Amino acid sequence: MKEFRLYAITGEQFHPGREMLEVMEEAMKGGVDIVQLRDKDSSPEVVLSKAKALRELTRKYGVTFIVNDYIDIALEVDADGVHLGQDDVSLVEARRRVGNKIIGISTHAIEEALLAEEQGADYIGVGPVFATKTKVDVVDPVTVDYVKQVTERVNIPYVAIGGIKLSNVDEVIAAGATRICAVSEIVGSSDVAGTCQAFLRKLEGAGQSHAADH
Ligand code: 3NM
Repeated sequence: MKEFRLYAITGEQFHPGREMLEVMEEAMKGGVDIVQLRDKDSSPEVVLSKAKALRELTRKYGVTFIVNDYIDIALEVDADGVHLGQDDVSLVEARRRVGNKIIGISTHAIEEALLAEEQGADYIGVGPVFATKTKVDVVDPVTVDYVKQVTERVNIPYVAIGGIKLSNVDEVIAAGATRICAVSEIVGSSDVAGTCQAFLRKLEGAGQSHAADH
């Protein structure tokens, strides 16, 4: 998959009164290189219509587009890939359905990370690093220790996620992360593009201090 550093996920509850497309466009202007449509509340019909619109917009900005959960919708709108949780359809089944599109998997422990790698995931989510209110059914924070373990033992790209803010991202980068994902900190910001640019500035030197440790 195309290299990426900053991953934004939709979270419409964090910007009441603002349109999702407008907020995500601002994030793309701010430099995010991958966007995921994540909507656990709407009907599949509504998710499909949002996916169509976001596919068009991400294409305009040359940004990778991922659909959470819905393989059918990802295929129908020609998204670049899907993101799945541990309880969703198996990776083997997902691969059969999406062919060479991107498959991302949420992982919360090193065993899950190694298994996802072995089964051919294109990238994994690593989290929740810190406490988050955005994902309701998620496990307790895995802390930066899990980020360190993945940095050392996993060879596919990973993105750190969960409670990541401009105020704590330095700790995540120090643990070896070179790609990060944030929901509320980005889409809930009064300056979405500026927040993305600030994350990207922090990520500029990412990976170097860790490499220097070895
Ligand atoms: N997945 P925020 S944590 C969507 O750990 C999601 O797999 C997680 O939102 C995981 O940046 C999370 O607002 C929510 O904390 C991240």
